[in-house]
Amino acid sequence: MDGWDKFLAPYQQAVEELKIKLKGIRKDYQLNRKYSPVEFVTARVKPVQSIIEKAGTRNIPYDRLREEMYDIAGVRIMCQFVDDIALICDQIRLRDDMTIVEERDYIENTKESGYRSYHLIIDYQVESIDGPVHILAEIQIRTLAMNFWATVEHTLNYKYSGEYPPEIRRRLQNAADAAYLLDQEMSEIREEIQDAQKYYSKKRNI
Ligand code: 0O2
Repeated sequence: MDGWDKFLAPYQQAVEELKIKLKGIRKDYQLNRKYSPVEFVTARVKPVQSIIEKAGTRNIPYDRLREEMYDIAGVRIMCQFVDDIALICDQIRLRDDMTIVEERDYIENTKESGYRSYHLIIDYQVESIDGPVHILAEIQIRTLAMNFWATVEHTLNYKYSGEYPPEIRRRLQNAADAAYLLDQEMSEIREEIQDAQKYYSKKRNI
């Protein structure tokens, strides 16, 4: 386990730093009394068992993990509206403490499963006692509705390993359609909601 601890140390550091930095975007908007496209941020380091399993299924040799497995460090940014996703991407593009190396648009190109989300693979530098270490990290940006669906599907996947009974598959597909419609409906009343939020935060002083 010592070897893994050492290997994962820069990823652990990266997720802690990224979490603080990306939460900082929300704080900044709030301090400027502006609507924040960031609702909340979560982050995790992929568990060793999942790394081993993914390396096995993707044929990634252990000495290529740093280069080829880009979601060992994962950050998730949740937002209220689909349009917020582009705003968050723009904010990240402006930064000079991380570099986007790849973008995956699973919103335009919804996965067969029904999964929708926008992924950025970034190059991120952490400092260590041996000097700077560059790692790849994945930032998933999604609406609350997309996140609800993905979380439920991910949990079900543990039970069925992707081999869903037809009834569950059909229901998941219906739920994906409903999440898509919810995003569309919310987009239609976006301005109304944002106005209400500004009024609410002024009143509550948050
Ligand atoms: P975990 O537990 O989240 O770490 P590929 O699809 O082969 O090109 P890869 O590596 O799957 O490439 O990357 P991709 O597509 O960017 O997806 C990586 C992560 O996105 C997944 O990580 C999930 O978090 C999420 N994801 C992708 N597809 C789905 C899906 O159909 N359902 C759900 N719920 N999440 C998905 P891991 O490693 O699967 O898992």
